[in-house]
Amino acid sequence: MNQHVLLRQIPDTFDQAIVREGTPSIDVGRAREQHSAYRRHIEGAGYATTMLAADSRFPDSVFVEDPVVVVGRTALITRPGAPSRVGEEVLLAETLASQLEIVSMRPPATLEGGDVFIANETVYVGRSERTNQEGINQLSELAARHELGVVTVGVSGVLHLKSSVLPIDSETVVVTPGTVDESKLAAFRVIHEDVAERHRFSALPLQTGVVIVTHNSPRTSEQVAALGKEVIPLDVSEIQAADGGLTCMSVMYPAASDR
Ligand code: CIR
Repeated sequence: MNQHVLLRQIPDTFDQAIVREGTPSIDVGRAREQHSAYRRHIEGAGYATTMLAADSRFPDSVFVEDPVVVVGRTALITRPGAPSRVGEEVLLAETLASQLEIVSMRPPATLEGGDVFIANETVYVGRSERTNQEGINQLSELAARHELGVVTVGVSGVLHLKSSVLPIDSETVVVTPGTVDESKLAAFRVIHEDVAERHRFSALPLQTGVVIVTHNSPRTSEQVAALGKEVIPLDVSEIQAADGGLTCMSVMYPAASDR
């Protein structure tokens, strides 16, 4: 039980978050209630949390996963691909500096943490609208320093790699069919998101073995539960309305005392 989690309060401007066409409008009050429930589940699983103050200059800043990627004891401060999100990373870097080594990405790289997950000594990185090849190259330099392999996965029709590939544990991912080349995920057991729940499933596995899942994807969640996992559905409708899921509101990192 040694992981810490960085979170950030939802700003008053969250209803101006970047959304895709046709998504519903965002209720900021409801989003805050949903975010509080999310925090309670994380703390209930034994994580120490740090809640950063909201900053209304950055409507999307609750999505702390995107400006930072933690590899071992290093935080790679990324260069977000969305111009309105540039600047979110400053407070995250200042906060993490007391805990982790900080490495900053250099132009012309862009990369968002929603495009990255690490499993089985391998960094999986999505090439998306937000993450370019130079971003992948700089992440790969860091991965090499940590003796990790890198697998690049092309992403189409969704925002980030983790919009459509959700790690459940070191052996299992849930995938939205047709969004990635699944041959890149050959190391995993692949569960397909139920066709009636397309683009709704998201999951955050916790250190207790419990998996928080989106409330509006019960059939897909049932497939995860069938693996013997305890799943806890959480209503994050306002987060989903802003194109977010369950991983994107957390940065998980090891405590400084765990060196
Ligand atoms: C954006 O478009 O940047 C935000 N509205 C959503 C970011 C979600 N991030 C993530 O899933 N890692």
